[in-house]
Parts: sequence; structure tokens; C-alpha cells
Amino acid sequence: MKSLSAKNVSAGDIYDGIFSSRPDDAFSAACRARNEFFGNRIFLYGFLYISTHCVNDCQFCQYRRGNSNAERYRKTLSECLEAARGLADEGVHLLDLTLGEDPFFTVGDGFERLLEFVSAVRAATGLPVMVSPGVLDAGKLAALRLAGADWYACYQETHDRTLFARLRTGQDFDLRRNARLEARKAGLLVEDGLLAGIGEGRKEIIRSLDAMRKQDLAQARAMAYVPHACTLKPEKTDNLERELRLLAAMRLLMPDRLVPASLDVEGIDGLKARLGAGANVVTSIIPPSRGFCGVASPNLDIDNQRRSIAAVVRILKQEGLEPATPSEYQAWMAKCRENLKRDI
Ligand code: MD0
Ligand code: SF4
Repeated sequence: MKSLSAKNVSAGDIYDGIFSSRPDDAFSAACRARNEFFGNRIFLYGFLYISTHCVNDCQFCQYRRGNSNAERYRKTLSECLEAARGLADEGVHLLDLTLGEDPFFTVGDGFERLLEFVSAVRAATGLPVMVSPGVLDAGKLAALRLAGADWYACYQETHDRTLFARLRTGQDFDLRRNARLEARKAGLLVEDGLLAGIGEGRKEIIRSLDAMRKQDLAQARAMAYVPHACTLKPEKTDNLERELRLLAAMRLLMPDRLVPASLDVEGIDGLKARLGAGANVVTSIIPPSRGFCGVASPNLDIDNQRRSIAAVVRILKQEGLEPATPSEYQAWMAKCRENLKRDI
């Protein structure tokens, strides 16, 4: 495969290169690009789904408002802190506080709770915090940064408006996109993500990749759609392969940024393939037996401890990779923030 990681290559060229190559060629090009910027070091993110309540009705998500069978809970601050300390002791580099769009944490005085969770988790663990709370306005994003958050994650799923309307029913495309732009202005590092296997073709994927690159993200992800009885009927059966090719495409498009391998799609058994497609972060490491859920796969590999650091590190070693040190992660964040500041 010809070299695709040059800065001036278009999203279309990357798409055609990655989606029409043999998987081995596509994935080894992506791994070469990753190794060039990150060596054999991998970052590890702990995941805390603190509220599974949500006012939205996303057709691909079992936590959508209309599903009365979803497992709903809200964690207290002390439950959250206990789990956060556990993950920190195990050696994660960051803690991701995720919630459905839950007014209890985001509207009126409720927002103070979210700020309190962020600052308390930060103080208790000393780790960087990512917040994934859904759409927030500029003032709230700035307040999260002041409370000590480093990252804001908010996934568009697709940058095609028609597809977006089908997936995130009743939600505003621009509002969601603007939340990421405002977050960046507030000094947060930003992550966007695509859902794979929900009706996207070449045109939609190129549009999405191009839009992602233009946002100057610090982290970009793709996750295969995991269908459930109560969610959208799957359009395609090649979701997993699509995800891997998207990871490789994102790696080549944004070679020095972070691209996660999530344990939330296939659990630990899917880790090797995602690392092999050029990912350099393992996300969705969840503490066992504390009643915390995943998002796409609520219970997969959690209480059997297969989403633990020990299980992840074993696989990293088999692949010739290693967990980064905490200071390597902090240094990467600082460098990224500097680079982004320059072109704001
Ligand atoms: C993951 N389930 O990493 C999590 C989640 C939100 N920032 C992350 C989608 O797969
Ligand atoms: Fe709510 Fe997020 Fe699920 Fe959409 S994807 S229904 S916003 S929890």
C-alpha cells in the first residue's frame, strides 16, 4: 500500500487506501504510524458510568429514554470515589466519568453535583479526568475545566446529517458539534467518535473522517454498533471489520492523536485486533463487582475481571506493547494542549 500518512492526503484517499487494501496491509500501515509517534507505549483509561438515566432517545442505545428495561442507576459520590481509587491503584492513566444526558447531573443546581464529582475524583486520585455528559453549553464546559476536568468526550456518531437524524432522533446536529468546539475553546481536550455499521457508505464515512480531522481532536474513536433486542435492527453484518478499518483510517489521518481500542464492544477478546489496527489507548476498563455498567455492552467481561488492568497488560505484552508510565501520559497531554493552543 502506498504511503498514506502524509499531512496533505485527503480523507477520501485515506478511505480508499484503507477500505480497498487487504486488511493486513491496512493494519500494518496504521501500526507503523502509531509506533512512529508513540513507540510501544499504550495509555489505559478507567471507565465509570455514573448515571444510566437519559433524556435522549438514540436509536442505537439501550439506555435511551423509551427503553423501560434498561438497568438504571445513579452512583453516589462515595461509590464513585471508591471505584475511582480502585482503578487508580491498579494503574489507569485517566478516569472517564460518563453519564447519559441526565438532568440530575446537568441541569440547574444538579450541575454542581457533576462539578463536585469531577473535583473530588481528581483530588482523590491525582489522575486526569474525562467527562462524557452529553451536550453542555459553553459556560458549563468552562466550569468543568475549572473544576479540574482535562477532557470532554462527545460523539457525533456520524457527520452525515441524514444519518445523524436517524440515529440521534430529535437531537440537534449543530448543537452537538458546537459543544466540542466550545469545549476546545474552554481549554479541554476533545474526543469525537463514529459508530460503525449503522448504514454509512463511502460518502458518509469520508464526510465523517474529514469533519473529524478539521475539528483538531485530541482523541478520535470508532466503535462497531452492538445491536440489542430493543435497539435499531443492524444494517450490516460487517460492523467489526468496519470498526477496525475506521481505527486504521483515523490513525493515518491523525497519526499523533489518540485512537482508542474499547473493551465495550467485544470485551477483552477484541483487544488484540484493535491494537493491531493502530489503536494506542485501551478504554472501558471497569472495576468488577461494584455494579458499574458498560455502555454498548452493559455487563460483558466486568464481573469476571476480564476488563481489569491485569487482563489488559497480559495482552499488551503478548503484542510487544507496554503500558505507558503516568508521566508519559501527562507529558503527551501537555504537548497536545500546547499544539492546540497555537492554532486556536
Ligand atoms: C468506552 N463505553 O470507552 C465507553 C464510552 C465514553 N467516553 C466512553 C463509550 O467504550
Ligand atoms: Fe442517552 Fe447517550 Fe444512550 Fe443517547 S447514547 S440514549 S445520549 S446514553
